[in-house]
Amino acid sequence: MRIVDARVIVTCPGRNFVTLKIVTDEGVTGVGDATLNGRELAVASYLRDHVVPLLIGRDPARIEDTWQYLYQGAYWRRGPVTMSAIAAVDTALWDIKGKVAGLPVYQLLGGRSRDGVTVYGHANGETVEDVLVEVARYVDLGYRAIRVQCGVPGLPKTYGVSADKLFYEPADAALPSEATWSTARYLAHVPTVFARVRDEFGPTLRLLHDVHHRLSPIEAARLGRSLEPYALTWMEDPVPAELPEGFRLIRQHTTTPVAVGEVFNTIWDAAQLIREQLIDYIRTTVVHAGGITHLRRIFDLAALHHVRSGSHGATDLSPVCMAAALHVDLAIPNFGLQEYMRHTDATDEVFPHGYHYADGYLHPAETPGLGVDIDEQAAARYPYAPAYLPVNRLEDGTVHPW
Ligand code: EZ4
Ligand code: CO
Repeated sequence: MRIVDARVIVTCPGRNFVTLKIVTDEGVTGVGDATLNGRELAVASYLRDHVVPLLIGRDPARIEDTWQYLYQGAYWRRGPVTMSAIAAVDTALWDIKGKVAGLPVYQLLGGRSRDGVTVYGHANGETVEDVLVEVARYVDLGYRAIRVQCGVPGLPKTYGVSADKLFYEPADAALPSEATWSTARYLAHVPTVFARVRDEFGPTLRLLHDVHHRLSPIEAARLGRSLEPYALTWMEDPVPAELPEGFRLIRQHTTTPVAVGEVFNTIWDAAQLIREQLIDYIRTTVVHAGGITHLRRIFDLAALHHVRSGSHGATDLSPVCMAAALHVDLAIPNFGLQEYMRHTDATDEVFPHGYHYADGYLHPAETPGLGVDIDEQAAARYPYAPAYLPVNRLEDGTVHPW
């Protein structure tokens, strides 16, 4: 079997997605997600201009060899653009291998390690009262784990808090919007929110919180300590992810578990944090960390060091990425949680998929391959529209320095 075509499809059914579709001479096709929020066209060009010409004529069965060829062959290793492009190729080749074998991809990864993939949803609101309503809604839907984000009194807009529920889009403007940040206001408010949520929903519901890399290490240590009475499952991205030393300092001060990694793109970004047991959950996912092949390598390293997976799953991870992530989640021994933000109806129409939610779990499709596709005619109705994540400023106007 040979690869005869590889199409890069850019579409915007409510938000931008980049998808690679690989076509073989025997008619078998595979899809991979290549979406990099706010930098979509850079990955589309990397694929179209520098990767697709290298794929034509290759044997699609050689997944590991193709990964090494693209990673080592470029000379310029790592980085989100490169690794998202490699991820798309890798994911599409796993899809093809599953279809050729007649098996869902999780079977090729060793088979099922659990009955379903436990997911968490996003409960967010401007006020604590709004948040309680949203948490109740997720509880009613059967969710076992819920991420809680609340507006901060005195700040006009808080990242991760939106009027839209079940899904919302943080990349909200054709030129970046601006948000204001105050560590003092934030640290004073967050523990009061979790006190109310625990009070209302009891001690066993799994609760999470995302700091979005906004704190210094000692501030994050203080937040972790102030949240200890509410027994969070994790405190996410407490400090900027690129400085492992910051996590060491957090660890010295608090037993609140720590999750990080949605911005990581290789095992090298995570290795020290995992080896030194400075984190509890590693949040890398298929599209930004080199595909199923490389993500599995990261999670295997994590398993050696008692670190669980907690893959990123916001709206910018397309249904193609979500489908692929679920196969990995189902198969690995050290699965923790999977983030799940639902997509818009338009997105679901462009990406027909067989995974489904039931009673707090996601279940991948049982069809051969990944169980997801792209409807190229539907995709063509939604042309690319520039959209960026917001920029964060301190109250005195400084761009938040980390
Ligand atoms: O900021 O997906 O955990 N989820 C998050 C998301 C990310 C966006 C970035 O593209 O932090 O809201
Ligand atoms: Co996050």
